[in-house]
Parts: sequence; C-alpha cells; structure tokens
Amino acid sequence: MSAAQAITIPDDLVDCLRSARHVAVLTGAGISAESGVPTFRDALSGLWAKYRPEVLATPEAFVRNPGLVWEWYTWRRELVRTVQPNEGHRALARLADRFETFTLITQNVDGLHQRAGSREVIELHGNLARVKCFEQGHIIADWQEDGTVPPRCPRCQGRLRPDVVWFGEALPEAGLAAAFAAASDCDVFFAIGTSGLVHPAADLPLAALRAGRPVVELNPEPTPLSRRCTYQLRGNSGAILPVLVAALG
Ligand code: BV8
Repeated sequence: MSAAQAITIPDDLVDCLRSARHVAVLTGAGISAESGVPTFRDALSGLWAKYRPEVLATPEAFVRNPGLVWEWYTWRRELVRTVQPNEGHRALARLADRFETFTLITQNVDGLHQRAGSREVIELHGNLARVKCFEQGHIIADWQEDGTVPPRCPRCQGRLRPDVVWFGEALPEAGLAAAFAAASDCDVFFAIGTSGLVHPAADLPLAALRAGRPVVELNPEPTPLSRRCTYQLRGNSGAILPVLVAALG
C-alpha cells in the first residue's frame, strides 16, 4: 500500500472545507523538511553542529560575532538555492484556488512557498533572500560579496544582516495583524509543520480556537497544540496535502 493510500482525511473535515469561504494556514519549518531544509528542531549539521539556532538567530549574536552569523545565513541561503519546493508547498499553492479567501502565513524564511507558486504569503519572520543594514535598516536587494564579512551597506556603510526577525525582535506589524485577523475570520485554520514553540506565531492557532474555528494540525509528531486541535493529521505534509487536495475533488 503506498503512503498516499494509507492517508485518509476525515469526511467531516472534507465537508467543512467544501463549504469553507476562508481557509487560513500557518506553516513552520516542517513543511520544508521534505525539500531537504533542516528544521530548527533538527540538530544543525557539520560546521554548525555546535551552535543552537536560538542563540545564533539573535541581535546579540550578531553584535558579538557578525561574521559568524553572516556566514550561517550565507550557508542557509546557499542551501535553500539548491533545493526545490516539495509536494506540500505545491499542494498549498493549488489549495489557494479552491477558496474565496486563502491566507498563507509562514514562519519560514526560505521563500519556498513563493517558488511553489503561492502568491500572497505573509512572511512573519522575513526572508533569507533579502538583507538590510544592521545600523539603519536599509533594505538592500543586491549586495557585493567583496570578501568583507559581513558586507557593508552601499548606502551607509553599515554592516549587512539578513532581513529576518531574530529572537527578541518585533515581527512586522502589518503581517502579524493580518495573520491574527485571518485566524479569527477563517472557517478552517491549519497549523502545518510547526512545533508551536515560538511566539507570537504559536498564538495564531489558539486565536482561531478562541474564535470558535476548527484547527487542523498536520505534523508527524504531537506538539503542545495537539490536544487542543479539532483534527490531527499525523504524517508528512508532502504526503498528506496532495491527498487533501484530491479529496476536495
Ligand atoms: C518577539 C527567523 C517581542 C530567523 C525565527 C511568549 C512565550 C514564550 C516566549 C516568548 C513569548 N513571546 C516572545 C517570546 C520570545 C521568543 C520565543 O518565542 N522564544 C521561544 C524559543 C520560547 N519570541 C521572539 O523573540 C519573537 N519576537 O516576541 O518580540 C518584541 C515586541 C516588540 C518589540 C521588540 C520585541 C521573534 C520570534 C521569531 C524568531 N525568528 N526565525 C531565522 O530563521 O534564522 S524563529 C524560527 O524558529 C522559525 O522561523 C520558526 O518560527 C521557529 C522554529 O519553529 P518551527 O517552524 O515550528 O520549526 P521546528 O523546527 O520548531 O519544528 C518543526 C516541526 O515540523 C516539528 O513539529 C516536526 O515534527 C514537524 N515536521 C518535521 N517534518 C515534517 C514536519 N511536519 C510536517 N511534515 C514534515 N515532513
């Protein structure tokens, strides 16, 4: 029996989706795992094995060792360049066309949803492909790797950093407000591939539950959210999401 054949989507969830006007989805690192992008829960590999992401992804780490932090993001950026979106990303891009309103919210900074064809993506934690200067915040689309690590801002000569939200930094206000509005307005909320440990993103499914919306968790492992979810789809997003799209006919 193939993996897809073993997956069944509860009939009442399919019925709920068939009558849904607005579906909201929050994704985490798990949806990119099948593309070969290590999740935050995975132990970092190779050179980075001795570092913890929660420590490296901070302004303090950058101030302490800007070169190390810059190189970590260069390694991740180059890794993401070599991978492809997987069936889970592509299924979400197809799912968006099935509803009047579809809000895709991601904690990921890899840009794989957009490469899979998703158009409007709320990137709560920024995107690796963009950089800005640490001192003035100028967003820099193209920068010169001239051997200076980190490279300097062409506008103010400040040190360049990735345009991502580090621990201890505020999330983009507009994106966060839109995400919470979607959590309260949607007919169904999906939490896909997230351990639900990082706030305020982890509060989004709880906001949906508080608004009386059904929450579907898609994850091979249980999380702190699991016991409060309306539905739990246990498995890999790359296997389950195409089955879910097919079940909608
Ligand atoms: C802020 C970008 C305030 C950088 C990231 C309340 C309670 C407790 C703590 C806090 C709180 N409020 C704030 C905090 C502090 C902190 C926080 O949450 N700490 C945690 C660790 C306790 N939050 C912050 O600092 C946030 N900022 O609150 O600022 C503020 C306000 C005003 C002014 C100033 C300040 C900022 C948080 C954002 C940090 N940046 N990323 C970068 O990427 O380098 S977080 C980063 O880690 C990711 O973006 C992601 O959000 C998180 C990892 O979580 P997941 O995505 O869930 O991934 P994870 O690896 O954990 O889990 C993967 C899951 O996938 C697993 O469950 C696994 O089973 C599953 N899986 C595996 N394979 C598959 C799969 N699922 C499906 N299919 C598969 N095939």
